[in-house]
Amino acid sequence: MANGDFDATVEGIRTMRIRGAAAIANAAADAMAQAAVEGRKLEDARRTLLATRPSAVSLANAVNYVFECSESGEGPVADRVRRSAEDFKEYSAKAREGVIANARSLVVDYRRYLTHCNSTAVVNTFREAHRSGRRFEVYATETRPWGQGHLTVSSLAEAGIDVTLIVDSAAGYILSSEDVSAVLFGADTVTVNGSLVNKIGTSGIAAAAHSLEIPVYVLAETFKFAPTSIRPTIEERPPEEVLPEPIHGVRVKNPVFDVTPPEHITGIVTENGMIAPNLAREVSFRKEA
Ligand code: RUB
Repeated sequence: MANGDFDATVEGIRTMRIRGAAAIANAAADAMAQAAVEGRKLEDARRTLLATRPSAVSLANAVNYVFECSESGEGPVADRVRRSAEDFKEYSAKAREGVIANARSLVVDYRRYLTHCNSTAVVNTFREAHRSGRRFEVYATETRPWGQGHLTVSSLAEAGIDVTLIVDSAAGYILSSEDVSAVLFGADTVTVNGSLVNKIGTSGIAAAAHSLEIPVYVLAETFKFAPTSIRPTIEERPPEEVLPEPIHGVRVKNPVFDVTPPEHITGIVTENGMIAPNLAREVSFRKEA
């Protein structure tokens, strides 16, 4: 997978052609291998990649893992980097499967669930539960401004799941009026204190669910856990994503992630099982190079 062009992969991540925490981590691992093949300085490649989607520690963990592997071992550096990128991707695929296996039991017959944005872990958990015969409903938010919820509803509908699209601002009302049993979120980052960094709007939905005593579950492979940071960087994206035609005299602010406190999270499902958020520091990504 090391063939191809480093700049094209970086651009794909930056412009969100490749998006979602797991997908960008895998693409960034590949980009390191592409950089090595192209004879670029790996430290520069690492810095460039880290700046593409700064809120996702998954990407940083992947890039740092590959970088550290490149610093020692046998054979030409490009081979070592390619091997460690493949190694990371294999680990990440297994971790995803583990999360889905552990989260499946959260989805039971004749219940309603709500999700936000487009998380592969969440979508595949719903699909897996449906495949094993469970029948349930899902409410999915549109996810302004980029509209990732449209991807979610398409995937769920294609799998035959009963799915309803709502606007983001309807989430609180739906939680209180539609007898929703649980909220499932993906994660860009889980900080050491058990906070969740995920798509903008997540924290408001979690607060509403908490006040209604509706459980909130986060599905996060261990490579989405931040080793040290409790102060995540919140990515801001271009104003045109919100307002394609500028309005004279109007500024646009477009933060695309927010931080949900551990008090509003019932459990975090990893490939190693479900943990309470206050145990997040125990599961920081520690894949040995
Ligand atoms: C995507 C997003 C997803 C997480 C988890 O944001 O917030 O919930 O990345 O995704 P964006 P996954 O669209 O800005 O990348 O479970 O697929 O890793």
